[in-house]
Amino acid sequence: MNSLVKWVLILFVLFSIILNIVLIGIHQNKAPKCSAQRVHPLRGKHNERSGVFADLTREEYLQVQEYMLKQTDLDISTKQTTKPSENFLFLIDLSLPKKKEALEYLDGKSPKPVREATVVVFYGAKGHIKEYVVSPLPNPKKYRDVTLERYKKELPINARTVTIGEYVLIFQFFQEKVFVKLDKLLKESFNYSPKNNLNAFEQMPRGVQSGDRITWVSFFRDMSGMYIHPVGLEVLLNHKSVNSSQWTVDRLLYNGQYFDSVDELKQKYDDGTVKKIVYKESLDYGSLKPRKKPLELGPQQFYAEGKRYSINKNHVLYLDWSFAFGMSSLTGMRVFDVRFKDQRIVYELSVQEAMSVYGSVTPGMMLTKFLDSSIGIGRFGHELVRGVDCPYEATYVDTYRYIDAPAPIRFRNSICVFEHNMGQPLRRHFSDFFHNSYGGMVNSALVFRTITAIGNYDYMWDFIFYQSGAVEAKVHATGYISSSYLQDGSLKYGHQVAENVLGNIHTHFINFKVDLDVMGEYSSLPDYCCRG
Ligand SMILES: *[C@@H]1O[C@H](CO)[C@@H](O)[C@H](O)[C@H]1NC(C)=O
Ligand SMILES: [Cu+2]
Repeated sequence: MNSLVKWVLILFVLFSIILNIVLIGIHQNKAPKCSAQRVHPLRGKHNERSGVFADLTREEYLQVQEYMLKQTDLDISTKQTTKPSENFLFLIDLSLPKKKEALEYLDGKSPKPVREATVVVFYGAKGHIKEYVVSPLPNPKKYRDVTLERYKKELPINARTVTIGEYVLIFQFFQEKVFVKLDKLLKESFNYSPKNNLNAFEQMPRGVQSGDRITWVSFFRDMSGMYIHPVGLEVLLNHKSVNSSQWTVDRLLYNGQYFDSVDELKQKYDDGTVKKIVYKESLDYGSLKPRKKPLELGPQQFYAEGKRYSINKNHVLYLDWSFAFGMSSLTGMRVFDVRFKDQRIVYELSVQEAMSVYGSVTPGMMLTKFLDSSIGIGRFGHELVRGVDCPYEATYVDTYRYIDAPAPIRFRNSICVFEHNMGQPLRRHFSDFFHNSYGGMVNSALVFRTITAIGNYDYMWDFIFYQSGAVEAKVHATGYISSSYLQDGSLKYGHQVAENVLGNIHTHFINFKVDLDVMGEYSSLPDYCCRG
């Protein structure tokens, strides 16, 4: 071959290698790099006025508690183990400002509304429940009974939720009035011993008419995932009286057979006229421990140009969005004054209720309707696990609550906020007919999340703020199903999930409150839809 051609070829190959190295080098510099600092400035400013929606601080809870204790004529106790027959300060929570006053303040037309707390006292000694408003905060000076104003009637003490103080007595009652008497049955059927206890799970409602306080309690093995280890014993506890000495067992169900008293069950069991359950060890199928150790790290997302959102106290800024947030011990998480491009589109978006309705052939789940807000939803918003419950790089926020406790409690990292790629473009179009063109938009959205573990269920609550101006309220249920011990006729009410275990048929209902204020305060849904 001609040596000139050879040299030209060698030079060409060299040149193309160098050109490739240079081009790759240039383009590598353009690839995003992690930046801890925000590269682009925030589009809006934090709003101090969002404080009207802020949860009470630790100091405010303490001030309200102290103020109520100073009212010695009310004779209130804050002890955790306060008995149902005594007066117990059950709840302190923010009293939301009236919308009109809050709006005027937010829009700079009037001074800040007086900050107030709602206080709920269970007056076991007087037989009723009272709700007070304590104000002003900080440094409360007065309280007002708002029970009639808010509920239009007196609230009987039987309407209260079960407190830890009452649970202590309930477990003691089962121990002394049921377990001790049935020791032979419990040992033979469930391998029960003081070290190998049975756990109680209650069903609701506690009766079928107002004033009832009779609760079917099902028993489960004391192991991880107890909710799917029912043993086949259910007891109807009558705890209507605030005096626990007057509580009774009204009925029992053992292995599908009903008994009117503990003594009757004991008698018939000893006589051998009862179809017995013979203890058999159950597999640890409900365990939370991973079956295999996870060794690999999944994909992670990172903030290439720093976080595009910012949180100051209870106010969030994110691209064109801004909103205030809070967490009610009873109803759960909520956001207020949600603005897009500085226009208020939602006054309030909040979790209100999570109901689950069950079916079963056994009394435990036959009538069951859990209305979670009656126990409290937000109170169960516990710490979120970094990298599992929320992305590793999310921002985590503490909350403080005062409910069924002797003092306010800090729930570390119980809210998380993060921006995330949602895994699909927000919109896209590819045109190949008259024109060849493509247009798409990355779907990166801000997620505001809490997770509440209420008994067996863990509800994962998300409010998601999209760049299109849409807000989504989303809930996902996980945790454990509720189950019953399998007996004749059970399979009409669910599916068998383990050897003697029925996963009961049920439905979930979730309620959110959405107060839309698109283009003004008086927008209604149809109005909104047709205005486009
Ligand atoms: C509670 O009930 C028991 C049994 O009826 C009674 O002896 C006792 O005096 C009651 N206690 C109170 C504080 O009323
Ligand atoms: Cu479910």
